[in-house]
Amino acid sequence: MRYFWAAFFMFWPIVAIVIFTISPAMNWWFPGAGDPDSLTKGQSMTPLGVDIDNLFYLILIITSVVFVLTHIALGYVLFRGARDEGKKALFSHGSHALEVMWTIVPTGILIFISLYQLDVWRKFRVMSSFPEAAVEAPVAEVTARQFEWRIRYPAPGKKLQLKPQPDDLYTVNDLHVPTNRPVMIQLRSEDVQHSFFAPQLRVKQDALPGQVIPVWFEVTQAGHYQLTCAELCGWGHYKMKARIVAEPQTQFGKYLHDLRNEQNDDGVQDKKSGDADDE
Ligand SMILES: [Cu+2]
Repeated sequence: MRYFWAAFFMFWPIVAIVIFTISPAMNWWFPGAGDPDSLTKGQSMTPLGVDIDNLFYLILIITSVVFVLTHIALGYVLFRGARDEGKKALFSHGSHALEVMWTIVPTGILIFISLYQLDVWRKFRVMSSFPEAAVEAPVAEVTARQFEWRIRYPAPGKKLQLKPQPDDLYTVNDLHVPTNRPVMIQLRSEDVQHSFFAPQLRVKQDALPGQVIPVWFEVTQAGHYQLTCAELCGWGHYKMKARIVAEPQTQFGKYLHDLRNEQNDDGVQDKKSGDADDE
């Protein structure tokens, strides 16, 4: 029993290292592409998401090293105490030098992290750093409401306006975007605070009533990605599950055309004549 606490504190760093090592293989890692067996599991589907993941890894490395070293030190001290049974413990009033050291070192690490992440933050959140092409033609307006995502696209060939236009196209819980180019959406909320969260794309942004918040991302691989609400917004919060469909530009264009035909179809007119006033 004398060695129990020494063994106890040495045990956890070993558990941590084992878990770190097997996690990616067990799919306990970051959310990635839809197929859990694919090579891209745990991998961000946006280039900026890769940068964000790298920030996580940096912090993970720093905290892991500190965690393992402090536990080894603690285990060693406890081991010494257990081994030298008859020895009297040293009574200390603390060490000024040590206090200064473990204040300055973490401060330095935190300042380093806060400066190091600035560039990723700028790309993600500062509008003047957004890719120009994305800012010029927002793909859609996404309005969160209790409890769904309402999507408004401009008519094919037109630009999204701040105010709804008569020929705008609408869907719910199904956001289509073209792949391999930066796209921007205008995020709004109709009622309470929601959060636009696409885990595989590493995009998370609060939606605030009364504000139009631009969000940009670039999906590098066609596919279906999750869109959920990451802000507890009411009893039906769990229902705000939607999908983001990333598809090549031509397919995206076709999707908008089909959506327009579907929306303009009154069920009476001949489909062909309804489509005749194409611009
Ligand atoms: Cu919500």
